[in-house]
Amino acid sequence: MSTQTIQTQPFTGQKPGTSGLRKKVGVFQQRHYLENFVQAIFDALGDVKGKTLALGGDGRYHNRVAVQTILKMAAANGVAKVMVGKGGILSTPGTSCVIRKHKLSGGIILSASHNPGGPDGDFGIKYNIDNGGPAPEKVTDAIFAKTETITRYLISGALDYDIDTIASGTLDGMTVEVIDPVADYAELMQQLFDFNAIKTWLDNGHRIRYDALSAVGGPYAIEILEGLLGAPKGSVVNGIPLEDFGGHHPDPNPVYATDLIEHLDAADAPDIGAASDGDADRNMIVGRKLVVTPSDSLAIIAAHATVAPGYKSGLAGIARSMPTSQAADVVAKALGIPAYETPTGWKFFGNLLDAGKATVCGEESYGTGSNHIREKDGVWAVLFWLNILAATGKGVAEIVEEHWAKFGRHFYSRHDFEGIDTDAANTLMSDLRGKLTTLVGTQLANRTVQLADDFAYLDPVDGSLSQKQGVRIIFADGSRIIYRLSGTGTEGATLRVYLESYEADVTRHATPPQEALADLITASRELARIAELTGRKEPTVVT
Ligand code: VG1
Ligand code: CO
Repeated sequence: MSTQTIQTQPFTGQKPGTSGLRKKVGVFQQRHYLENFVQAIFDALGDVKGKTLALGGDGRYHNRVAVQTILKMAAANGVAKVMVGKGGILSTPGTSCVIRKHKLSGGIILSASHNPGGPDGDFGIKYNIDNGGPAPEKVTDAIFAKTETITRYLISGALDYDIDTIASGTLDGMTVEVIDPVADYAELMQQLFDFNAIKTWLDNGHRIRYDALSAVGGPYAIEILEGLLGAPKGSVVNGIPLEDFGGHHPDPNPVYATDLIEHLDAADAPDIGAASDGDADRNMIVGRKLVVTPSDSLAIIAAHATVAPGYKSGLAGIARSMPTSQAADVVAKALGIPAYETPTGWKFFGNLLDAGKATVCGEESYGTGSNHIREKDGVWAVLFWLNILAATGKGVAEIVEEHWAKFGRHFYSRHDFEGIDTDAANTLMSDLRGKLTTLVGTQLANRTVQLADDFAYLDPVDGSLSQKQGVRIIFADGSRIIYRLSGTGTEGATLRVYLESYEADVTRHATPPQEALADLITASRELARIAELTGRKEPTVVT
């Protein structure tokens, strides 16, 4: 054993946000920075001796260096075994799957997810617990507390381990198993979806274009879509994970995945377009000349769930994050099952899924998933849509329009004001909070305010309370304006404004969302004094 004890001092600001710790690569490259956080994870977990962990990341810049450091630290801390994805590659859903299938104690995922990568981009690290899901707040709080008092970390002096050969070996007494990152995940997908039906649909000439944005979804999509389902080669584009994502911003939305949108607008467009993010837990579904809003995608998947073999006996419940549109609630009501509303961040779904209260979950930020793992899952969502298309014989747009006709349309948009001054953002939020009590009963955007609060969530399973999760202005007609500050950004603050209104009248369903929401948009800016406080008249990103 060549365990070394290295003296260190705390870094400020190692507090995990919505999904792990995210900082600029340069911050992570500081001496001891990553090591401190990793040791804090091990210390917060108590005794890691004898445990088995999963380890991998989205392949972004610094991924390979970090994998080597963490392997050596795991060995020095007495971890019995680490299952690491070949090349240090494991998607977030892939890691969740490995943890659950092999009954591991947990896993470390290296990703800043939808944030840009490369030497000047972002890096990130998150810990998942034994159910395969993101560490809940009590664990992330404990990790943060350890980062504030850390004085030393343990690391093996061993040489770098070969992570590019699928094999088992040892590193300073710890077993290292280098695994195929895709195999366990692909096997699970075959249990959930009707691969024969999808294969026949593809054999009949239907086409998909899956843009992996040069991120970690590529190997999964290639193996499953082109390999197992027989989609023609080239159906998956940008399928090789690159350290800088080939310059792509790996966030699957119409603003960043423009090339995909252009292909789906073209005369010879494929039947369905899809994209996933850096760590492949997000997804975007695109039909011909139509982008499916993530909130609608959740509702549509829920409404059609029984077409997929893994969900043929129906759903126990549907959960959505608070800012996600209420489209899924309408489906839950029609199905006679409970609807749950949680704070933003997948970690809040874990208890509902573990307790069997919810089967499918979703977030407006292009995240959908189910109880098959404990993370949102990009490739899963695409396969679900393919299964729906194959089972119904309908097109994406037809399915969406029929859904609106049956349940009504929830017009929805998110306006992001990125990189604003942190103090200005905090003032804006505290001013809004100060106004809440006086708002109820007043008129805004020609509507009556019915409820104005700061969302608090009482977890029905473990009784934990999470407060200050976003300011909600809810109108008598069900429309909503929601404000919250991002917990994943790395520059200044990002204000997210979420806008939603309901329209039952089918003759008005074709209205462009920005037009349908225009009065709410204006009201949202005036109420929060966005231009005055942030100096920004317009958002930087509209989805
Ligand atoms: C954002 C999204 C949230 C999502 C989170 C992680 O968080 O709003 O819905 O769960 O990113 O997604 P925030 O705090 O910036 O609004 V991922 O795919 O970047 O891990
Ligand atoms: Co992600």
